[in-house]
Amino acid sequence: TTSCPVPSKNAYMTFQEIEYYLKHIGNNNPRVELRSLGKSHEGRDIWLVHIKPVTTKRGAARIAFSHMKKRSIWIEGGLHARERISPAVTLLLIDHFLNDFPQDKPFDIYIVPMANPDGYVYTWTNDRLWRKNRRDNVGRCDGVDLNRNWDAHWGVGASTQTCSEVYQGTSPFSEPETKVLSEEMTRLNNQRKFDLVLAIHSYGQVLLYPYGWTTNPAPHTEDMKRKGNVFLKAAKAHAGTVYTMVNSAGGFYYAAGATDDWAKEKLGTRYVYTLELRDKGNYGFTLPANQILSTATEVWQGLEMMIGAIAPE
Ligand code: ING
Ligand code: ZN
Repeated sequence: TTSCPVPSKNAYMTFQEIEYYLKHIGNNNPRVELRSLGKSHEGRDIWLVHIKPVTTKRGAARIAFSHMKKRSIWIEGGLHARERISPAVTLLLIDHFLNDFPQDKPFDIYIVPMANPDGYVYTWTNDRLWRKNRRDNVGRCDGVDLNRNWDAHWGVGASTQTCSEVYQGTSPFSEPETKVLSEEMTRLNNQRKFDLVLAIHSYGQVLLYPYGWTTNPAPHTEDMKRKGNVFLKAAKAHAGTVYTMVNSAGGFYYAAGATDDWAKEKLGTRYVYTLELRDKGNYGFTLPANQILSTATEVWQGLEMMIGAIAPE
């Protein structure tokens, strides 16, 4: 057990270290299925971690579960390259789901810790504050904003300029990263609807609920706000960190083509959020690594309580 790598709690991991860790748990933990959904623009794998419910150990558990409603949760991390705390927290969430999550309910947890590997690597090699993927736009400025490229009112409130930080791309799902993510989400959602879709970004300490493309309320907005409040309260309990909750378009800014709007509209997921992690701008995207552990812990506490409220039995 001592040779088992764990996600780092006090340093940001390189893409190589992240892959090493993912492959390790994929090979050694029977509850983890690690799958590559496809390749990024530059040919890196987009890894999906599927954490399966404990049903294989004992027949008794399988029988107990057969009476219960199965649940599924999708968590996306690292869609924006410079938001380094997002994959760091998402990796630690994998650890929590494996070790600290009550195993008396049949949950399938799907986690993509590193949705934009090319951009992430580029923040280590070239430009720490790079946001987009590494699409070669053949001309001035590389990269597409992967949170403006989803097929949900694409073209509203994003940019058509390749040099923009929020360049939407040439068409919805023009980017391999968003394309493979959306295809897998569609496939899984057709098997069993997601109960929760959570996209993890930074920074601002805000829990956003859709839509981003319009201020018109999304279905079940009151319910999303109620469960969101459960998150805020439990997250604050750990270290006193205050997260607020707002509607993306109304309280943040207009933006179409994001993961959350697409999940809400195209998958029909009831609980959909974008979570902006620490901090509120002091360090911003370059949040010091000594805040990884407490950020992950507060998010875990908030998430665990929220999941309990979303899926009570
Ligand atoms: N924030 C999100 C962004 O893509 C967002 C905020 C999410 C806006 C969803 C609209 C819809 O800009 C960061 N930090 O990336
Ligand atoms: Zn982001």
